Amino acid sequence: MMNQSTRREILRGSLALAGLSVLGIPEWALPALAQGETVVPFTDLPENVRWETPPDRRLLDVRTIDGPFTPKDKFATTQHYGHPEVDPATFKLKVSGLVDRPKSISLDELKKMGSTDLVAGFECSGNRGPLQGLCGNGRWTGVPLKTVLDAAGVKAATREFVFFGADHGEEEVEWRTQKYKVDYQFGRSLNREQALSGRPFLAWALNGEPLTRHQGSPLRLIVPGWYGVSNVKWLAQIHLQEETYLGKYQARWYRTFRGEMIDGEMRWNETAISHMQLKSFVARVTRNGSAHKVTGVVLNDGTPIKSVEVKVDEGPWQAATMDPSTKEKYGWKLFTYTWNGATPGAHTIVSRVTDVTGKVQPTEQELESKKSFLEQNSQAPRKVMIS
Ligand SMILES: Nc1nc2c(c(=O)[nH]1)N[C@H]1C(S)=C(S)[C@@H](COP(=O)(O)O)O[C@H]1N2
Ligand SMILES: [Mo]
Repeated sequence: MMNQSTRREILRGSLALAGLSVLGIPEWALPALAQGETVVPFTDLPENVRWETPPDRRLLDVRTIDGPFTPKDKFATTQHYGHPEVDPATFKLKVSGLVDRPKSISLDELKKMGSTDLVAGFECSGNRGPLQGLCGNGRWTGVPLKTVLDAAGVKAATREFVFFGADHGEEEVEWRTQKYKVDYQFGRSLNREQALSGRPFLAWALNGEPLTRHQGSPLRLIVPGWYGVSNVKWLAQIHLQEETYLGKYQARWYRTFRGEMIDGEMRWNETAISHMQLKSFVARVTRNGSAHKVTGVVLNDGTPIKSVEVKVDEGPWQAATMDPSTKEKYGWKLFTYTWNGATPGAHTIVSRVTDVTGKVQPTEQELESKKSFLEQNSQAPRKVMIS
């Protein structure tokens, strides 16, 4: 465990980076552990959790969140074909297809096209309880996708923007009764409206440092407010075309199988993984003397949040406090709740978030007609034992 002053420094550093003043932010609201504060163990944590599966996969232990931004060595990571090695010095981003000026752009040239920051919460569509470890929050540095597309000149016929990573691997693709073994690339796409909205971002740095290899060095796409899979790492090529892109990771793997009531009839469908569903979860419970505190996380597509509430056992929903250091539109939001009168014994704690449109985070029961496990945004009860 870090000592308190190191933690404070890191916290202060990340706040300064965010352009926020440390003055004016009440110390109590920050998520770092205070002097004398200890973590109350969850009793529903699975045994033998594999936080890291080197070199490809890492989960964030959400109990250790100690600031608005997730440090690079804690940032969750997952991908399909391992980590390709791309040399930033010789790297060129290709822009091809329906453009006036096909491009091959080096990292230095990209940086000269503009350099801005974007705070974006991050969540893999497969993230779910009880661990909720495939999430994080980053301050990305890069250039808006639209700047690069404008430089290439998007032709009027373009409807689809395909993003290919440098990574690929052997896949057996089934087509009706046939099977084909091929070397498949990782690819995702955005439609014209999404691609030219000004929101998608090409990032070369996270929290002020060049992307690490697992984060997609040297360049990745970030689609703020969308699930992790849209954020194509090791971005190698942007290809503009008229027809819809139906590659494996666009049209097949990242789908949700769900039923929807339409005019009183259940209609079964498969929907694409796109924007993040409204979610909150309890990240940790702490104790300081006889006082208990619940700290949690909100992730969504950037729609402003109206409230977060916490419920202990069968008690009433009670308002939680939003952390003032997490106010960015697309960033995750942290919240705290002071749990008064915690009695010794087993307890269940759950949170729910409501956005300004009146959308409420659903219960597990309300999500019943969503069959496949992606987009699991239901309220997630956690169990603790107070001694
Ligand atoms: N090139 C490439 N990009 C990718 C993937 C991949 O397999 N290849 N996986 C996606 C998925 S499913 C997720 S959740 C995020 C993970 O990003 P991270 O490792 O930075 O957390 O990357 C996305 N981008
Ligand atoms: Mo993912």
